[in-house]
Amino acid sequence: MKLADLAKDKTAALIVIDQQIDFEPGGALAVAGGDEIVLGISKLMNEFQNVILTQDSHPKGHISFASSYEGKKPFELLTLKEVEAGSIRSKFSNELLVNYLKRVPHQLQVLWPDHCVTETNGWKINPNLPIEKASFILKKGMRLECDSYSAFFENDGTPTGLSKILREKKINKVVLVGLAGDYCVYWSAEDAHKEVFEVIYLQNLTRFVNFPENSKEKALTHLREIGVQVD
Ligand code: VGL
Ligand code: ZN
Repeated sequence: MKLADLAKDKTAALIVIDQQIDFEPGGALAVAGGDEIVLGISKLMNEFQNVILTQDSHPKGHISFASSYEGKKPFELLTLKEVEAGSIRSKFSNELLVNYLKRVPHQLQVLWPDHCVTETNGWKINPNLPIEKASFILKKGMRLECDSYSAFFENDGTPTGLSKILREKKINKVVLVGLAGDYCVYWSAEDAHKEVFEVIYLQNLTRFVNFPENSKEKALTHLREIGVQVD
C-alpha cells in the first residue's frame, strides 16, 4: 500500500521508535545521521490517523549497560557461554544472568554505553517531533534485569501489550520509523510480522548502529525474506 493511503487509513498506525536525544549525534549511543529523519517523521506524524511513540527507558545500572560489568566495554558482547564459565563479575548473580541469556535471542546481550536513563536529557524524545499527535508513548526497557528492543515483546519474550492495544483499535497495518534500524525498529518489524500485522518498514526514515558489521544489510535482507515491505 502507498504511504499517502496508509496515512488516511484508520486501520493503519505509524509507530515512531525511540527517536530520542541519546540516539542522535552528540548522544550517549549516537546513531550516525539519526537527526536527519526528524523532519520526515514529523510530516508523517501530522498526516497519520494513528500515531504511537516508543521511548527506550532504562533505570541506572541496567542489565544492557557495559558499565554494569567489571572489565566490559561498550559494544562488547555478554554471552551465555562466558557467564556459564563463571568469569563475569557484576551486581547481577550468575544464576540471574544465565536464566536471562537462555531466554533472549542468540543467547547474548550486546553491551551498550549507558543510555536513555529515565528522566535524563538523553532519554527525552526529540522535542521537534509533534509529540501531541501520539495517542500514547510506550516506554520499554524499564525492567532492570531485561532489555527490550522490540515494541511488542521484551527480549525475554514478555509481551508489552502493544499487540492487544492495536487489535482493540482494529489496527492491522503498522508503518515503522525511528531508531535504530538494525535494533529496535528491526526487532519491532520482525515481531509485528509475527503478530500478523501488515508491516511497512521505511528505510529512509531510520538510521543504523551498524554493529556488528553488516548488521544493516542483515536486517534488511531478513525483513524482506520474511515478507515485510521494506520501502
Ligand atoms: C536501541 C540499543 C539499545 C534502539 C535501544 O533503540 O535501537 N538500541 N537500546
Ligand atoms: Zn536501550
